[in-house]
Amino acid sequence: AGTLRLILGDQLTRTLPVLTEANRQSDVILLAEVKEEATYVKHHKKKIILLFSAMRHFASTLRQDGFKVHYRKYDDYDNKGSLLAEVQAAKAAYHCHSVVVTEPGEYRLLDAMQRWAEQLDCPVTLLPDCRFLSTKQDFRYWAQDRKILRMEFFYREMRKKTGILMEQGGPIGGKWNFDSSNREPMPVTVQPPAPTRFEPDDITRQVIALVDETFADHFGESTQFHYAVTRQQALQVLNEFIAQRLPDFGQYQDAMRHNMPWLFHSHISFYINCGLLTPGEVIEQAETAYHTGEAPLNSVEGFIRQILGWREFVRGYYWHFMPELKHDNYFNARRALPDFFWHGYTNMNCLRQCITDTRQHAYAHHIQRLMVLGNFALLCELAPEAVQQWYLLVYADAYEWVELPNVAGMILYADGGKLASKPYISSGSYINKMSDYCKNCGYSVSKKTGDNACPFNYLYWRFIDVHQHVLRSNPRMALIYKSFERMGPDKIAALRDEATAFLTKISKNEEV
Ligand code: DLZ
Repeated sequence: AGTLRLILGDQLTRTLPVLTEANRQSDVILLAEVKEEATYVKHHKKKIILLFSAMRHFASTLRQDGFKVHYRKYDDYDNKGSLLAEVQAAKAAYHCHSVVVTEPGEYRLLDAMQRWAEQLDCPVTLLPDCRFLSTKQDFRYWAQDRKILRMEFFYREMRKKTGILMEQGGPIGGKWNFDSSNREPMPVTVQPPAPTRFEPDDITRQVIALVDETFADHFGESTQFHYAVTRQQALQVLNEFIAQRLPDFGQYQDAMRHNMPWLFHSHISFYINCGLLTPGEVIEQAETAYHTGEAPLNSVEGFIRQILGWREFVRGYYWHFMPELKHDNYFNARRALPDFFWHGYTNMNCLRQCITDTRQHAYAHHIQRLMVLGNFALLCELAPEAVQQWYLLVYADAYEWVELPNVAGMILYADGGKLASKPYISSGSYINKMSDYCKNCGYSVSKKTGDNACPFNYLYWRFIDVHQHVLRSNPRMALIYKSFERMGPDKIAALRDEATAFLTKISKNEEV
C-alpha cells in the first residue's frame, strides 16, 4: 500500500511535488470530476468543458508515463459527488495509508481539507503550490508594516528578487512601468490576428456532450469550444501570442472593439490558472522576446507585470485578508444583479458586447471586466457578494483566489481602499475613448442628462455626489471634485434624479 495523491482540476502541472515525489509503483494518483466542485457556483459551460477535458488529457499522459491513475468521470455510475468521498473510496480500494495533495487555491477547500485527516483517519499532507513566484508568507512579511498595499511596490520587490527585466540593479529601460505608452485606442485599420484554435478531439467531444446534458442550466454557450486542453496545445497558444500579438499588446491592451473579443491579448490566463502553463515559463518567453528584439519594452514589461506583479499580489492579498474579504462592503451596496447580466439584452451596447463575449467565450479582457462591467456594478451599487459570484462563475480563468481580490478590491472598492488607491469609476467618455462601442449604441455618450443620455454619465456624477463624505479627502479624486463643484447644485440635482430613475428601473428589471 502506498500514498494516495489527489490532483485538483486546476493543478494540472507535472512539476508539482505531489507528482515529482510520487512512487510510480506504489502510489495512486486520483483525479475526480465531482458535483461539489462543478456546482458550488454554476460555472460557465465552457469552464467545465475546459477543466474536465484538460483533466482527462492530463490523466492519460500520466498513465503513459507509468503512473497508476484512478480517474473518476462525472457520469461514472458510482461517482460519489465530493472530493472527500472520492478520496475516501480510493483510499479504501487501493489500501493507501496516507493522502497527499497540493494546497488548493481557495479558502473554502483549504478549510475543508484541514479536517480531512480526522475524517479519513490517516495522515493528510498538504504540499505548497509552487506555481507562484512568491509565497503566502512572503506577502504577509511584505504587508505586515505597511498601511497601504500597492501592487506597484510589491512588483518592484519581485523584479529585484527575481532579476526579471533588470540590469545593473535597476529596471531595464530606466523605468519600472511603461503604462503611459499602454493606453492607446485601437484604430479601425488595425486588424488583430485570429486567436489560436483547436478542433475538439474525441475526449473533448465527449465532455461537451456531458456538459450539454448535465449542466444545461449553467451560464454560457458550449458551442464553438476551441480552447487548448493539453500542455502541448497551451504551449502553442503561448508561442503564437509571443510571435504574433505581444509586439502590439502593450499599446492596445486597454482598447475594446465591437464584436472583437480577442484583440492583442494573450488568452493564456485559462492555462496558467489551471496549470497547463507555468507563470515562470511564460515570463521567461516574454522576456526573451524583448532581448531578441521581437517585442518592445512597453509590451513586454506590461505583460510581465500582469504575471509577476498583479497575479502574485492578488494571491498574497487573498490569503492575507480571507475570510473577511468576502464580506467587505465599504459602500454598503445592496442592489441585486439585473437580469441582463445573465442574458445580455440591454440597449447599452458596451454592456451588451461585454456580456455577449462573456456568455459566448467565458472570457472578456481586463478593461471589459473592469471599466465596463465592473464600473457599472460599482456605480449601480450592486451587492458585492452577488457580483463576486458572477465573476467567479462566468470566466473560465476564475478561481476565488484571483477573482475575489479583483472584484472586492479593484472593481468594487468593497475593501475601502486596501488594494486600490481610488474607486475605478468613469463616465461614458472613457468607454468612448477606448472603444467603438458608443458609435453603435442607442444612447448618446455626449449627453449627460435628458433623453438617451448615456447612463454611465449620470450614474458617475451621482456616485461622486452620494459618496463625497468619504471620497472627497482622497487626493486622487481632487480634480474630479473640482469639476463637480463647478457644476452647480441644479445640474447636480438633475443628474441625481436621472440616476435615481435609472437605478429604480434596474431594480425592477425594466429594460434599460
Ligand atoms: C472549477 C472546478 C470544476 C468545475 N470541477 C472540478 C472537479 O470536478 N474536480 C476538481 O478536482 N476540481 C474542479 N474544479 C477546480 C476546483 O474547484 C479548484 O481546485 C478549487 O476551486 C481550488 O482552486
